[in-house]
Amino acid sequence: MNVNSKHTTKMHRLAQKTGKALGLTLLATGLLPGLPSAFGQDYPYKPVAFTQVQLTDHFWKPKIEVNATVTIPYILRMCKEHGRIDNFLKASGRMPAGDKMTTYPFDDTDIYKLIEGASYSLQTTPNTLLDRQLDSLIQIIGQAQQPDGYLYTFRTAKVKHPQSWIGQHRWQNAEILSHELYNCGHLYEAAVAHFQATGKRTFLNIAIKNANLLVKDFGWGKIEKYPGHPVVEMGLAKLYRATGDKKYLDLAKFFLDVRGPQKDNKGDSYNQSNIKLVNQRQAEGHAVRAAYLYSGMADVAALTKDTAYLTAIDAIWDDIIDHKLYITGGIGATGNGEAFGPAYDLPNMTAYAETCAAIANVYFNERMFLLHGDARYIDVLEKTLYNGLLSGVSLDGTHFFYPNPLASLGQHARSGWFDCACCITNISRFMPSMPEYIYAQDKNALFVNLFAANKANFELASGKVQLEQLTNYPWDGHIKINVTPVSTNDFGLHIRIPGWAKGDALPGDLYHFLDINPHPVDIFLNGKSVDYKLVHGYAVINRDWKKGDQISFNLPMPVKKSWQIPR
Ligand code: FUB
Ligand code: ZN
Repeated sequence: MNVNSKHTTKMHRLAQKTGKALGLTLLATGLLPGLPSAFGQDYPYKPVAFTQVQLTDHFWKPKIEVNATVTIPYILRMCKEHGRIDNFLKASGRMPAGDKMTTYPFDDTDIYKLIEGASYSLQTTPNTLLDRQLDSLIQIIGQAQQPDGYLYTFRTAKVKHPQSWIGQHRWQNAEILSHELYNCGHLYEAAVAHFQATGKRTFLNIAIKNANLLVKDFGWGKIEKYPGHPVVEMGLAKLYRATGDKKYLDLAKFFLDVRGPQKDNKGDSYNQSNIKLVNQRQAEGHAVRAAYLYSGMADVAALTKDTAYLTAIDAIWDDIIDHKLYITGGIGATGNGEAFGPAYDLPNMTAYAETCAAIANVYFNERMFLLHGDARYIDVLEKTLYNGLLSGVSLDGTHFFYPNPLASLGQHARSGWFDCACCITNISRFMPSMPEYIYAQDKNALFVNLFAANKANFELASGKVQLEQLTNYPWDGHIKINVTPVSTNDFGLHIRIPGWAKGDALPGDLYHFLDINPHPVDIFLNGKSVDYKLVHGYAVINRDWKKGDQISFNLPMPVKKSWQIPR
């Protein structure tokens, strides 16, 4: 890892001093677009923060508003009613512990994901009441933290009947059911988001204290255990990017390196621990665990330039796309272990296709794009976003799917709450970050990955640019992009031409259109047809851009039948 430590410390101090200003440039993926090399290397392609993108569309904007105004307050109320906040009060001794906690030892993460989503939401929709509600939640969380940083209400609260998954002592069941490290991962993601949104270090300090405990306890020659449910790897990568402290990246890498069969534990494909990660080539086991793990591998690969992890996730991605992906972008076919099934085993009515797994699939594919700059990853991301992910929440914002079946005899309906509420809080944290997936950039090129009416501002190496998308997408495929160079004219515009517009139902071998009638997508510049090269799925237009330039094109959307390779 090529980190200039002097620079890092300086950036860290800057981050402390100018928390708010710097924080606002951070992203849901945890990257620093304006400061890509401040802490060393990272993804070769950079996401564009959702705060740089103002949606003006009639599809995503209303949904994100419903999430902000209905879903987030609703989840806060449900978390109160269902004991999630009491868990923290019991752990801090501010409430009698009583008989038992709520059902699952990962219930703490519902509060963390609520804070994460609310923090993203605050960045685009200021809300003083919500800001104060987060302050008091964070205070309650802080009071439940042990002096050495440990934070896990199910152990700290002295209930008469402790939940059996937690084990007798700290970290004992970390590789199986306790979710102690899973909770830490969501804590870090939420804390970084809250810092980004508000510039307040209250939650970040709680996360740092907890992460320092993990650094003290885990590592080679210390506790050599991996997280039963990944997410802490992504959380640590975000914490590393936010603080510049390399020990968090080292710990993320340790959690990947240590995963696999051990002397007294041969591992389990259920949680991807039966084979060393660098040797894994197939997607197996619990789908959310898997896709969070692959996302963490991508983060560590990008941050350390570790090619072994890259080789593994490249092969795993192929396996998913060729054998284990629903046409909706959903993953994890079977409820048995909430897991990937065998190749081609993708039943419709009994599809598990958990909402969390769809979200994880978006995270994974975004990271694969950021590594490779290829539009095929965005083809999968887009498919998942509009189908397997969005199906997880109703239009009214208060009803949710956990499994997302593809067929029904009327026996399926969304619910207002689940005892295991992971999908509910996950989708509410995802929604406000959606605009982050629309664009990406590298040094002097802009990538238009998704289509939605919006205005966005970019800072390239050569200067500033604005884009405005005018479109009714996804209801039709007519798209206009107004290009306004602000302080640079010299950059490439890379417009994704979706695979489905070129005759490919999805990347890979699994789905094919019955009627393949691809017609090249014509692109017009100021009304005149323009020649373009198709590079990695993008129409690339390089020119000396002028104010008032307009690109227009139509992505044909006839209804098409597709078939799946039979078993
Ligand atoms: O184990 C935590 C979460 O609960 C998982 O990600 C979901 O699949 C559900 O089991
Ligand atoms: Zn879930």
